[in-house]
Amino acid sequence: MIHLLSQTEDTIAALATPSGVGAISVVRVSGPESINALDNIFRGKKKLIESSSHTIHYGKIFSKENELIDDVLISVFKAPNSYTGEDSVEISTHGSPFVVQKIIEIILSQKIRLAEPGEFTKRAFLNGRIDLAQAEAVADIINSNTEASFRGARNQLDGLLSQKVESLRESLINTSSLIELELDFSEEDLKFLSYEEAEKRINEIIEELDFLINSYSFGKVLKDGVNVALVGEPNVGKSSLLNYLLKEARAIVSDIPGTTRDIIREELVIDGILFRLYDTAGLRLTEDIIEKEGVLRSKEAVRNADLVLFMNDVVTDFSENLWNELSEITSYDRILKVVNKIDLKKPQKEIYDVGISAKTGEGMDLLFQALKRKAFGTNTFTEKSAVVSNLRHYNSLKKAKDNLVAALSSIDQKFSGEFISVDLRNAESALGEIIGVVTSEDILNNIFSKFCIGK
Ligand SMILES: Nc1nc2c(ncn2[C@@H]2O[C@H](COP(=O)(O)OP(=O)(O)OP(=O)(O)O)[C@@H](O)[C@H]2O)c(=O)[nH]1
Ligand SMILES: [Mg+2]
Repeated sequence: MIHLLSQTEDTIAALATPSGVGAISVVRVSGPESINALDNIFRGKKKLIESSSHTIHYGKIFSKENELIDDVLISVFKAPNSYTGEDSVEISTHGSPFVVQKIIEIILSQKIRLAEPGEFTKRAFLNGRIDLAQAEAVADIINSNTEASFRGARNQLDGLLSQKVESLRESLINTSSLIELELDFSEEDLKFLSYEEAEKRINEIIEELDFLINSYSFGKVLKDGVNVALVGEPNVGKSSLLNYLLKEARAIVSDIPGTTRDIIREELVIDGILFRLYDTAGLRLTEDIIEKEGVLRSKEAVRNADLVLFMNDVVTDFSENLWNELSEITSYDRILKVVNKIDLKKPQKEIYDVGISAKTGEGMDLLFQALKRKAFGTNTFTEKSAVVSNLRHYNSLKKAKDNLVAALSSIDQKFSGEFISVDLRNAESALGEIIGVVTSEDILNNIFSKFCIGK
């Protein structure tokens, strides 16, 4: 379904700042009635309707019973130069939930309804202010909590991904147009685009799609952080490492094997990247019923982890048993082999990625580097690369690629242009889904329902 470019007629309102007490709260109103509705309840130096866009006005809001509610500042934005693309106002009130409640009630008593989650941003998209990938980036920015997640979202809002997707779409449209042109003129035996040339172009596009598809693991790490399970034999120092990294005695440390039974989850930011550490009970065989449950949970943590920090110590050295057990529940390339307690002696074996001491802190920088290397793989994405961090985008890119692979096979079999062009058109619309050229109401609802009300 192709969405309508013109927006619904109704006017919406919602609190845009967090609910609760604050210095200031902001109530947002957007839609054709917004300015009029405010003029009915607001007394300032002049009518808002007569003021120009992007101006701020001091005045007072009164109830229908003519009761003074609050001194406010109102910002006026006129279509199409507003966030939503519609006439909008933002009312800055005193930050009392009671005041806000009253003001929203007065507003809603006019021809205005409460906004749905994400509806302001949805309107911004429907009115062409931003594309769909950018709208999703707005939510990502709001949710960003590290330098990395913020940067990734910022790039997406700036249109880095959208521009890339758009240029790939254009190449596809050009290629399929040439193939379709050939169909129209086929009787005259015109060759607009040879099979070889079509193949070459499609391969170039696939190469660029692959780059984006491969960026997903990186983008996901930037956005969501890395889940790291700390796993190892009892007493190797897993909890000690957690405590060292957090700079506090978070987990109980003792020389009694089996100290940690439940999973302890803590977050740590290294170089702007979020690492979520899960200190586990290890995977050992045990008769103790509580420990058994702990082991089950540890296995679950390993399965869910992006990385497994497999810890050994210099005393007991590399645990072949645990290594074998780990390999059954996760893949080797996710495992970082670490040896602890190097303050005591040198590790015997040379199979470790890093040696550390949770006691002295030795080797921690190397550990950080190794964690980052494992998390990012060998990818060489830079600040300015278009990076995919959203599963929806990833799936659309894969769909586009599948269609292009199908097109290549049609070319290979010297099928006529019609077949090839259908695949190219499908690939193009898969790319269009990312930026929202073509979207269904379901996709939109799914995306915007995850926003908060007022955004
Ligand atoms: N010398 C030395 N001792 C350490 C080091 N790290 C931990 N230890 C000691 O090793 C013992 C076990 O440490 P924990 O952190 O409780 O080990 P764990 O792997 O969490 O053990 P469980 O929870 O029982 O599986 C404690 O006595 C720690 O003080 C280290 O780097 N050097
Ligand atoms: Mg422990």
